[in-house]
Amino acid sequence: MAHIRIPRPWEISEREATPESAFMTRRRFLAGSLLATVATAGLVSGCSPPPANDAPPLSDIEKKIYPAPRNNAYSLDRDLTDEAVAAGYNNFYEFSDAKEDVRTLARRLIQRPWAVEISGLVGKPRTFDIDDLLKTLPMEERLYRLRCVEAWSMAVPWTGFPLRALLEKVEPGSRATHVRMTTFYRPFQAFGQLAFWEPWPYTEGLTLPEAMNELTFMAVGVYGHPLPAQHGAPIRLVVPWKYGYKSIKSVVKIELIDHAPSTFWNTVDPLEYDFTANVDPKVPHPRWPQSREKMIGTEQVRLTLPYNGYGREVAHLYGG
Ligand SMILES: Nc1nc2c(c(=O)[nH]1)N[C@H]1C(S)=C(S)[C@@H](COP(=O)(O)O)O[C@H]1N2
Ligand SMILES: [Mo]
Repeated sequence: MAHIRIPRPWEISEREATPESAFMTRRRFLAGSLLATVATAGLVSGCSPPPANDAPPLSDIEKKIYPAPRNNAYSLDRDLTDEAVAAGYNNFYEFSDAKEDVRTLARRLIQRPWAVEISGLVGKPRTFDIDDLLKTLPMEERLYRLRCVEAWSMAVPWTGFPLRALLEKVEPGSRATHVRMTTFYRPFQAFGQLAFWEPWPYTEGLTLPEAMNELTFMAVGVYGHPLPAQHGAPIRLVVPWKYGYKSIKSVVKIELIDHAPSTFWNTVDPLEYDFTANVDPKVPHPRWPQSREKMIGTEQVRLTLPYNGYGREVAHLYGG
C-alpha cells in the first residue's frame, strides 16, 4: 500500500503561507510595473531621504518617558519575542507587502510634526500634537501577546496609555457607539498607497465598549524606546485579543461615530477579514488554520487561545 503522508495540522501549506494580501498582490503584480516606475522615480529624485539609522536620539520629552513603569497586571505565558525579530517582520502595507522590506521603506515616514485629531460625537473635539500627548498622559509598559490572522504571533513590551484615558479627555457623547481610526495618507512617503485601487488610507474600528476596555492600548513605544517607524510610529493602537490587523498603525484621526465603520481589510475582502476579528481558534479562516500559531523568532508552535488568552478581561463584552 502506498504511503500517503498526512500533513500535521501545524504544517502550513504553500497556499496558506501566502501573505495577508494574497488577493491584493495579484492585482499589484498586474500593475507592478507602473508602481515600480513611480516608486523608483521617487527614490531617484531623492524626495525625503531616509534617516541613516532606526533609532534617532531621544527628545527631551521622550527622555522623561523611558523607561516607563511596567504595569504588572499584564504578564505573559511565554518569552518576549526578540526585539530585532519583531522589528524585521512587519505588516505595514503602506510601505510594502514584503514583511522583511517594511523596516527599510518605513524610514521614509516623516514623524514630526504629527497631529492626532479626535472628533465626531464628542463634547470637546481636539487635535493633539503628538508631543503634547506624550507630555500629558501617564505612560506605562505592558507585555502583550499579538496574534496575526496569518497564524504567527509575537509577545512584545509596549509603552503607552489606555485609549480610554484619551477618549475621556474629549468627552464621548451619548450617541457614540463606535470608534473609527485612520492612518496617514502620504503616497509619496508610503509607496504602497500609490495602489489607487486599494481603499487607502487604512482605517479600523472598534465598538465604544471595546475602545473603553482597560486592555485597549495606544502604544507610542516598544522595547523601552519610541516606536520605530515599522511598528507604527509615532502612535498606534494595540488590541491584543483581536487579530493583528485591528491594531492600526501611525494613527492621525480618531472619530466617535454612531455606526460600525467600514475598514481597510473588511473592504478588501469581507469574507476573510471580519469587523470584530476576535482571536478564536474555533473559527477557521479560509487560508490559515486558526487553532495553532507559530511564534516568530523561535518558531515555537502553540495552541491559539480564545480571545488570545484575554477572555477574563473581555469575554463579557460578547456575552461570554
Ligand atoms: N496602518 C496599518 N496598520 C496596520 C497594518 C497595516 O498594513 N497598515 N497591518 C496590521 C497587521 S496585519 C498586523 S499583524 C500588525 C503588525 O504589527 P507589527 O508590525 O508592529 O508587529 O499591524 C497592523 N496594523
Ligand atoms: Mo496581521
